[in-house]
Amino acid sequence: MKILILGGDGYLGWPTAMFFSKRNHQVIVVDNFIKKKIELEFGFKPLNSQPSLQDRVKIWNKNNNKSIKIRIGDLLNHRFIKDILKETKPDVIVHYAEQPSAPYSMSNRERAVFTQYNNVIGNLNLLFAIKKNCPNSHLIKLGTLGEYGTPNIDIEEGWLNITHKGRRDKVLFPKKPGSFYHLSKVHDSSNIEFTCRVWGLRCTDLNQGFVYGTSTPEMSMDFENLCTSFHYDEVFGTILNRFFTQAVTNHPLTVYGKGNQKRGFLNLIDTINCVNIAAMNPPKKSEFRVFNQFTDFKTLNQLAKDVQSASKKIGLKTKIKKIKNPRKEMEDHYYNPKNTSLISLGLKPIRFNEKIILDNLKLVQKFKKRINKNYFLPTVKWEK
Ligand code: USQ
Repeated sequence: MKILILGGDGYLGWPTAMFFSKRNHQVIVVDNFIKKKIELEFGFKPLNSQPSLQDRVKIWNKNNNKSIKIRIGDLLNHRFIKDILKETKPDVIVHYAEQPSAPYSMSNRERAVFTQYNNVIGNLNLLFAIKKNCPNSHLIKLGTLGEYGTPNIDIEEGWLNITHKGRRDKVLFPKKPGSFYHLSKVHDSSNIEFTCRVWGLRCTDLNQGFVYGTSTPEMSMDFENLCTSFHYDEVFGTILNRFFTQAVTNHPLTVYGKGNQKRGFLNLIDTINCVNIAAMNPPKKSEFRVFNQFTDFKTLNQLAKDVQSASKKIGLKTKIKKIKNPRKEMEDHYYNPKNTSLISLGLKPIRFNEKIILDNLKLVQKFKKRINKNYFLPTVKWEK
């Protein structure tokens, strides 16, 4: 298949590009390096120093006899994305190209506005470009499990059958997200559902939990040159990736608030497996399909305890510290999200167990000298 990966320089995008290329699909990565700009804005560096996208692609293509192609540009520029779709007519478009950080979106007005403008308008431009140039392409859009928030009922996969005053209907699941970033994905989902219904597009919206993990089989072929950008700062670092770096530097694991918050999550390798499963099983024309993409869910306290107890096996004396929650989120709540769709299509989840934690800790340990402990305490507050 011809697969376009929007956001192909990112934590998820780059390993996804290698995965599909390795399996002989034609891969084109698109990026505007906005994440690199935000890194510079905050002065945050990822754990490992990574060759440029252009160099990584050269190395990958040369060593594997492949031909990933690169296009640099911005989805906010409608002509740019329209021209790419007109020229390439992809079978699948994987759309990761959004500002991905909740804390960034909550740090000030400009960044909240940027997040929603960038994500919502970029996605709209893409939808118009698909309609005009390749209406049969399958759009695989990265949404977030955080779109739902923490409702007091089971979280279904995107849709909800309701009975109201004796009448029945199927509606989009009610959303109560927790940041301007998460909200941007809700707006995207509504726009995509509308264009499936009205224009007949086909889309899979992946409502994904937070991702953890340092490596994938393609990366480990030449980790130094092919690694992805692993973040552990408060803006881009997700909780487990932060816990791994905290544990190896003997910094207490920073649990926000009571730690009873429950969250769904998955390994980086499973993210890519899920995208692959979606790509191999496209939805029908006009179908807006939602998969809840996570493999486990736990409380933050349990996650911290799991990392603490695994780290003891390699001689680390990890402590856990509850700190005042910088976010506004429920800390005691019901949580029961469903994730049967991907499993029924064949996903074999990587279990979050001691071995996987140790694999991650050991890899992070190799970069211990580069870890900056100043990145650990959160400064962005939801209520200022
Ligand atoms: N948290 C801590 N300690 C930390 C960092 C975070 O207790 O040091 C807590 C947060 O308060 C939150 C939970 O851990 O309750 C998850 O936070 P996170 O920073 O790992 O993830 P989040 O901000 O929710 O966003 C991440 C990705 C985002 C993706 C989302 C999926 O950055 O792109 O959409 O995970 S989900 O978590 O389902 O919303």
